[in-house]
Amino acid sequence: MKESGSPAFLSNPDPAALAEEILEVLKYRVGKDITVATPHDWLTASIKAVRDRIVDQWIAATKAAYERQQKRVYYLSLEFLIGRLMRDAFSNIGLMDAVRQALASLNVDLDVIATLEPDAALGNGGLGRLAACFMESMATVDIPAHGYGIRYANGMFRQELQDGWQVELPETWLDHGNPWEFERRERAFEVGFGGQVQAVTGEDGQVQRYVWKPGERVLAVAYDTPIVGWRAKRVNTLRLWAGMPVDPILLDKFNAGDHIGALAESNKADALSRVLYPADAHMAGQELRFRQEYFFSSASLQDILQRHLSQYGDLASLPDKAAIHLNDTHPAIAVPELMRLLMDVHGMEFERAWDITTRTFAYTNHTLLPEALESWPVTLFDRLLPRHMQLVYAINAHVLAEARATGRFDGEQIARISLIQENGERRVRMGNLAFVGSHSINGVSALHTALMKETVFADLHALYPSRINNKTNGITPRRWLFQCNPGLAELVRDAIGDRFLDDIDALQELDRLAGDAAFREKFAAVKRANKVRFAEMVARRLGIKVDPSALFDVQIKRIHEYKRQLLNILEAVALYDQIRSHPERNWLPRVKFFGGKAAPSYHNAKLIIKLANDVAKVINGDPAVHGLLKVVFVPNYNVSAAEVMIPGADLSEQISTAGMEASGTGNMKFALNGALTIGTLDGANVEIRERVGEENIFIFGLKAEEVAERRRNGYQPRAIIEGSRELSQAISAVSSGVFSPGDTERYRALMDSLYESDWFMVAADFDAYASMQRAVDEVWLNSADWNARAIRNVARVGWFSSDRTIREYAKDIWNVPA
Ligand code: 26Q
Repeated sequence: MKESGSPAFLSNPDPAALAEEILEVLKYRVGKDITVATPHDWLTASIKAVRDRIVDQWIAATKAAYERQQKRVYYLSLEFLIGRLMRDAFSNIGLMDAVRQALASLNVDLDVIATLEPDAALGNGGLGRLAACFMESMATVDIPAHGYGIRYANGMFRQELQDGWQVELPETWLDHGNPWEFERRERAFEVGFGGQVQAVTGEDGQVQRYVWKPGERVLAVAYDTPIVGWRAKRVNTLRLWAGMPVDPILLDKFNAGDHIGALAESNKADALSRVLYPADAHMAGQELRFRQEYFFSSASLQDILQRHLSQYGDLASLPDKAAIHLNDTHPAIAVPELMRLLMDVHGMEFERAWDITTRTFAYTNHTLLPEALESWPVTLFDRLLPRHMQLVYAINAHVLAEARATGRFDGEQIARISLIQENGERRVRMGNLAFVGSHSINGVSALHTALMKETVFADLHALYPSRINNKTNGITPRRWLFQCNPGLAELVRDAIGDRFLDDIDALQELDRLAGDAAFREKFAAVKRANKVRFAEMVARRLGIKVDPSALFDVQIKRIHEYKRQLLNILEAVALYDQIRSHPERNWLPRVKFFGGKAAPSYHNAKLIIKLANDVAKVINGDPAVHGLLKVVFVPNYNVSAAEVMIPGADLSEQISTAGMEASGTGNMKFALNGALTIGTLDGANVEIRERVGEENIFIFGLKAEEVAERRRNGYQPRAIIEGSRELSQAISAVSSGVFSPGDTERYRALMDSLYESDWFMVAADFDAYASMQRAVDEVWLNSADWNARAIRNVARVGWFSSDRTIREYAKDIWNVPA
């Protein structure tokens, strides 16, 4: 989007001055001359030149928060899926045009170097991307906030396809250094593991307090990245921790000739920040993951307490001056860690420490899937964190006493409230721990929050009925409209003026333009240009030609059975069959795009990727289809790919089994970019329908209660499949190897499971989905109608801005002004 006409930003936008600054950085900080500078050097120099200007705002904001004694928000998350930062920062500080011109005067193309910036994929998917949107929104609505996480050397893996199978490769995003970050060697904290707990007794022989003597220690070193809010109103800090050995080369071992032993320590510390666990809907029970969780929680809490004490001198005021937010249970170990610091280091009594703890923490739940709920074996917990294990028992005793005192809970309910799962191997339930340690527990959509109250947290909700609340997710319109879709942003600006740039609700003014044929034409032209850009990316990366006048139908998200990519693929197979049997019908050209990564250990998800590719190969290569249907799997889906695919989509696939997708946020991004949604009444789709109106969204399938009801009363997929000619033909084609001629057994078991259990109810929803797709076709044939609906989507989804979400957190949870 062009910046001309927008109110002046804080930084001097003179391109000549910027060009000077960039050259200065290139020479003195990159150490290169203009004649030998590589495109990477230009990228580094441009970022550092702008970063220098950001620093002034950053220091000012930090100082002001201190002087005004403002309450600070600490967002603890094991994931921050930020993607590229350059466009975000340049555009938010209002220097995009100026840098572009400055670079042009130096014969450098900003758009070319922009693609060299690595995509920081320190997250799996929705939860990590939400944390990134929240960081940007907190800076935008002027909340003093710090994000805390891990500086993974290897973030999310790079996905390649080999013969249609996913292959995972390490992504080394730090290869060329990271010009955004500031290493803070001086900001390092020791984190312990293992060892023993000693009781310190007073003269009376009574235990006065406990001291934990860890058997291993590592250092957490801080790396800070500035996060620039819209119009650079405020700059906040994302602080990521890296593991370092306390004693880098155990000198005594080294000198004694044990070089390997000396390095072992270093490797152990490095391992903590080596790699992001790539499972997003499944609890990876590895010890290293548990260590990562404690490592970053402990370092963050030590940092927070140190900052608080140096300013206020006393921890009693912690809940008034600090709100610590737990992004899912991944940092839940912070609850007993704060208790340990308050009791063992600062000498507080349990009751007082517990009061401070519960008034400081809040927790967001992102999933109800039982296999994703975190729990850790008591044996592992006790071995790595013996003092925390004691504190978990103490907290549990306190909570269970409170529950029993109400007289309202029977033995089974008490067992479900307990922090310890007692059947089978004893385990610590991290969800229960996060819940009891927090004054607020929120879900991420209205439906998800309601289900939380009825399912996983039913008993805890009965015990603490005022704690669960809803905060429907949001997305930042800066990245997900202004930056990724400059054409649409410009069009909107021409049509309704600048106000929406600062108040996204103003998008509603577009509504009346849905009926304006001239505006619809312009809107269609913008969409067309975005589809051309998308098609070019596909041609460049895959060598596949797609026609931009076809309907672009897009399903991009992690691959999971509950998200039902399989439903979409089976519909493609059925449609393929129909096109072949009835070539005379008026089929409209459609391209079904897929993108997403499967957890490396998730067999069925990987098989679904292979199936999409196998189906693509057959359909795309069949001349009888006449190009009316194409299937394209775009490899290595990430934030940068989303920024191209979403603006170029016509149809957004949000088809999870109702009750299983907590919210979804891709759904919001597509609607904001003028795609129509085909979806189930799941997660935030429910609220999207309420806002865009049911005539502007294609809703189909079972509702959450119906899914639950069928599961209770014995669901019979076989009968359903046998009753649907289209579905049974599609399943038998896949099952018998039509798409896997060299290996006809490849999909047998996957297809058999649809007959036998079909947990995700693909069969139950198939016919409703397929006929809704034909309803989509009908609307698509009338482009005026289609565009009017798309415009109404754009106009009506401003509410899903993460600024709105963050303001709700600020008011209802954190008690900070925003
Ligand atoms: C847990 C334990 C051990 C290893 C890994 C994990 C783990 C890691 C990531 C468990 C879950 C996740 C990620 C979950 C996630 O992304 N959930 C999504 O959150 C979005 C933001 O609220 C929602 O919109 C999506 O509906 C939800 O699926």
